[in-house]
Amino acid sequence: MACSKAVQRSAVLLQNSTGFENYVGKRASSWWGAVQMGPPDVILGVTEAFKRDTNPKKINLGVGAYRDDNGKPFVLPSVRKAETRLAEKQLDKEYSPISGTAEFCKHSILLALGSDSKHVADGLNATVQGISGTGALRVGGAFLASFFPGAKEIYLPTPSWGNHGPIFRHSGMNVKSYKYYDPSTCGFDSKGALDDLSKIPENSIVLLHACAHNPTGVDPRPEQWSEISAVMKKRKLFPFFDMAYQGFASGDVAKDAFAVRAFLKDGHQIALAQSFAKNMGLYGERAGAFSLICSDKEEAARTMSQIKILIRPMYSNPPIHGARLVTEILSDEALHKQWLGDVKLMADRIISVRTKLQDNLKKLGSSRNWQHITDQIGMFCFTGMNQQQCERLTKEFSVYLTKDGRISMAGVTSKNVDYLAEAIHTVTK
Ligand code: PGU
Repeated sequence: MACSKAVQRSAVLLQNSTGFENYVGKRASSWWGAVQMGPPDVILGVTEAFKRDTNPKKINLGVGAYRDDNGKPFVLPSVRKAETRLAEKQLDKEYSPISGTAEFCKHSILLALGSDSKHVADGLNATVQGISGTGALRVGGAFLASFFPGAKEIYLPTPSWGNHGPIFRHSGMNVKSYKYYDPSTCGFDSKGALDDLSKIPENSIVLLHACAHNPTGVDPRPEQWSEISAVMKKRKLFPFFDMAYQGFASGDVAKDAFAVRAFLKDGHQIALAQSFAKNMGLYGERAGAFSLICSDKEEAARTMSQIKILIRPMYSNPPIHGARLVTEILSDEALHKQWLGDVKLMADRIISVRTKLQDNLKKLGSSRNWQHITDQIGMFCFTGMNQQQCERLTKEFSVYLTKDGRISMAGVTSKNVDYLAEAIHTVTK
């Protein structure tokens, strides 16, 4: 459909300019003559534009990737150590199982549910490695599109990560939304969310950001999670948690898993996508996990067999190196502990630059209320700047960000925070 429309559009264009014969000729000389240029990615396209900019003061606040205080990519010391150990082991490069290794899957789900998880002890989880968080969500989408017994409808918070909609539409699902963020308070719209959730048709799927909501940096408080859980239970809604930032919200991985664990306590069966991109800094290694929590061990085995059948024609089996790093870190007590310190260090640096940015804006005499910069948590700040202000930041100051006003706090450093505050103050005066 989309393709034939594109062909028609190109045909009309070429008919008007060079004649239809040319179109036919062009069409005959290449199979792809009618393919039109697509738009750059709303998030990753920002990095591409940033790289092209030659201004030495440029700042990339687009992608959610951690930077150290010199603005440089950061390889966690625990990851470096795991890498050395792996190199010493001289491991082979054989294929991974379709689902990733059992060890990786076990450590991943234990990180999410807690080392004392009864669900894991009882074998209720069907867990597979995903190609990072995106791949885990996509495998989940494929499974739900094939096997979810209700309508193939998934409700996303407004707003949500820009790739959620495309992932689930690509999985063949209908994507809808529920209220989440209140622009008037720059906070969680508890009433709006509960109202919307209580009206969603029974047997639908609801996507929840487990912590450090992207793009808003606004999470429900524990008692608000309990209310969401109760409404979803009552409405028979299926929770699909996306946990891409475990540890990044508070610096504490257990605290950040609160919602996931609370929903299980409340008796929900959940789907869960995990990513090690942020909390282990393994962005390009593509290590993540998808899990279903089932009602018994036998059901977990059945669902697992079907998930593997879905994975096999998509990418056969996942990459091994990142998963080995994760396993090395999570399975060794001392290294695990060191990693928890690395996570805290990243989370704390982000918290400290939030305060610096807010203080600087106040010092510059901004009449705006920037309280939300420190109220919001995780990697992002949803600044409230409009598209025009974002465009001015990029054009006049070489500050790169997505057009929705989201800034990745991970790109702010003690060295660029003054310049950034001045730039933000100038465009929001
Ligand atoms: N889920 C959420 C909520 C995310 O923010 C991201 C990454 C992912 C899943 C997927 O991460 P993986 O790298 O596949 O594990 N969002 C970042 C990174 C850039 C992107 O859009 O992929 C972001 O800047 O929003």
